[in-house]
Amino acid sequence: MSEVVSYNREGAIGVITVNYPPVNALGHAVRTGLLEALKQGQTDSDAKALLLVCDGRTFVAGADIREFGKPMQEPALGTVIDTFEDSDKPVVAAIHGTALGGGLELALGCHYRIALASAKVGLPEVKLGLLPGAGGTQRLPRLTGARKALEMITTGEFVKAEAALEAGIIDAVAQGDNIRTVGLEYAAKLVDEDKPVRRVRDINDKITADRGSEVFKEFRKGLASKARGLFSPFKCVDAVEAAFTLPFEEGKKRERELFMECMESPQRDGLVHAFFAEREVSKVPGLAKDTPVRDVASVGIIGAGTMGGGIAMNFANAGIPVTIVDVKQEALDKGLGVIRKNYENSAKKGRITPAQVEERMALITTSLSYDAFKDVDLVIEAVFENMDIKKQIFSQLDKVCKPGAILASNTSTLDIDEIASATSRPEDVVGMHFFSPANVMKLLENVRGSKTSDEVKATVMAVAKKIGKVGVMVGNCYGFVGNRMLHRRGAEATALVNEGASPQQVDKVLTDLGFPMGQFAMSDLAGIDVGYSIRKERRKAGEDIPANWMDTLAEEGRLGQKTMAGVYKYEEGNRKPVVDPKVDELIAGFRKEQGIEPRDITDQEILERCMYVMVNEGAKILEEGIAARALDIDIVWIYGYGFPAYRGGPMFWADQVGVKTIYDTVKRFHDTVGGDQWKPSALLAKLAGEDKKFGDL
Ligand code: T1G
Repeated sequence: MSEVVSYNREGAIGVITVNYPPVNALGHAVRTGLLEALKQGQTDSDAKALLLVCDGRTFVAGADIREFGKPMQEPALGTVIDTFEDSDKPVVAAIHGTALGGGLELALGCHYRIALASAKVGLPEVKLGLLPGAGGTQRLPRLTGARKALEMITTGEFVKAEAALEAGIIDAVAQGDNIRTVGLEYAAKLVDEDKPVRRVRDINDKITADRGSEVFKEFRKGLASKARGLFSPFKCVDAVEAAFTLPFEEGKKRERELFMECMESPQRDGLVHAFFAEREVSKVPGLAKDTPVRDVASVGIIGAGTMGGGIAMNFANAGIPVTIVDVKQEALDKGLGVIRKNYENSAKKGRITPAQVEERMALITTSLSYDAFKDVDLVIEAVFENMDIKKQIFSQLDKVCKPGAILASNTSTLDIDEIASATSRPEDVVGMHFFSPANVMKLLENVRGSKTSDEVKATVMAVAKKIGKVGVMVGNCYGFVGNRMLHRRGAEATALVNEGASPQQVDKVLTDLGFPMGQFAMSDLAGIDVGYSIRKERRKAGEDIPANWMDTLAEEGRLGQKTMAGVYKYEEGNRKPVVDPKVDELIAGFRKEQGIEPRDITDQEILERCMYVMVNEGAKILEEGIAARALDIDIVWIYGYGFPAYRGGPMFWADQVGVKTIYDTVKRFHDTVGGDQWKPSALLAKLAGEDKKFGDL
């Protein structure tokens, strides 16, 4: 018997137990062990029914994603599942935790399914660029009908036990919390009632009912916008549709073909990379796994503005009391009003209940005095980007906050060490850079100062997890990781418009690559005055920042969405950017003033100049140790800026484009466009020279 799957009998029930931490994934050993255990159950004449149950935290959570891309080893999962379904003894799947992907497909190959009330089921393969490839697209619709199956398979969303019972996916929701006990009781009852084997493949009433339904056309239409640029969701519809047009065995063959098309797609590569990278970033190289973590049971926020309010919501959502301090009562009242409106909007959409709105609002208090911070475990400063003001605030915090309190700044670009120098406890000072809107965007850049202690680093990474953020530990430099690369892209995009491209042409290249919005639509959202004032500050400090057409827009009062006009114009109550001919005139006037003769610029040049400058900067960030690994940069961009996860992030995408191609182009632009941003990174040169990838680091 394999050590990951065991067989034993309890009374008249043969019990097959999977024990393969952390999530009982269906690796080769598990698949082999399942067949062996099933055979034992078949030949055990005293076993009248069989029970499939898992040890550990969850029922089978899917195929073993780590095996993807490697040669498949027999027995294939589909074979294992068909063998369970062929059993002439009833097999019961007892589900706790999450039965996902191949795990749910295995349960659908069983004859009955029971779940704990806390359990969830799902077919999330689409989130990995795949589709259920072990019969799920053929069996699920036989239980739920076309619509529910399409919903689950094209979104990958998890379904709670009660809803799964209602949908016909499972047969019972068990009270109690011991899955083995409830499973045994359920199986014993089947035997007492002499319940027959009931194979899902033979249940066809819902197939007959939905055959020829319009729902497939409806889903394809809906996906055209929702799943723009994605490959596998459309294949999911094709696979489910096969259950309604082909006999079961043919349908499974069709599913297999479609599954292999998805498996071979570069999007599967990107999404699987993103899946593991999102988990890897919480393991910070050089930070011991058992580093002590301080308890963060209460939080203070300075600044009741958009960022401060959004940050406060994250903690209230996690049940952590938070106090917001600002200098004026009306700022506090306004800030609280925005928070309440956000919660009430979520309640209107059914995301939270009205009671939860009140619970969360009750966790947020305000004050005009820093004395409110004297007992908090963590303070996050979220005022505007001015170093003098931040240093004043931190020296006050240093006096008021208790020893061991962590003092964090939400600064998006400024020097954490300089901020820390305003305190007597630099080891307790750290950056916690949230992304706007802070209560929505999942990324949290945790910025370590040169003196930040390991305990504080470990604590802010744990806080990220606690408030449902993806925390990435980054080093301290101008713009850290995300904004440092964004500024390079922004400068190139702006220069391209100076030289002859239109803003909408540049934005379209970026949205065609898969970004949710282009560079200039994003500028309109953030506010053109933000960049304008940074450029003014840096010119005042004597830096040579060339004039650019966006200064003209700012000086014309076109600040973006907030003034209903920026790079684009906006209709009342509509955030959709509309091309404004006036802007083309302003740009033409600017070029004339500057003596620039506009030239036609190809989409390819725009793509290369906007994206390769980011890759080159990312390579410099790695060289300087500002990011520990290329995957950290990928996660920053996927969760902070909407980089399409199916492309794996900028550095993974660079590997797919080819490091040598990018390096040669960077060198060419260094000669033709010039500027520090095109100085080739030494690491990029090295990888190109050795024919290596960022993924090899
Ligand atoms: N394969 C391999 N490792 C996995 C895994 C999987 N399917 N799922 C999780 N892990 C690892 C994960 O990398 C981490 O490792 C640890 O388990 C804990 O995960 C034929 C082909 C189950 C909801 O897509 O959604 O079946 O970092 O940190 O927050 O049709 O993991 O500890 O070393 O996420 O409690 C379909 C993916 C596969 C489910 C648990 N299944 N997993 O969340 O823990 S494709 C999925 C999850 C498939 C078939 C097709 C979550 C979770 P480490 P975690 P968690």
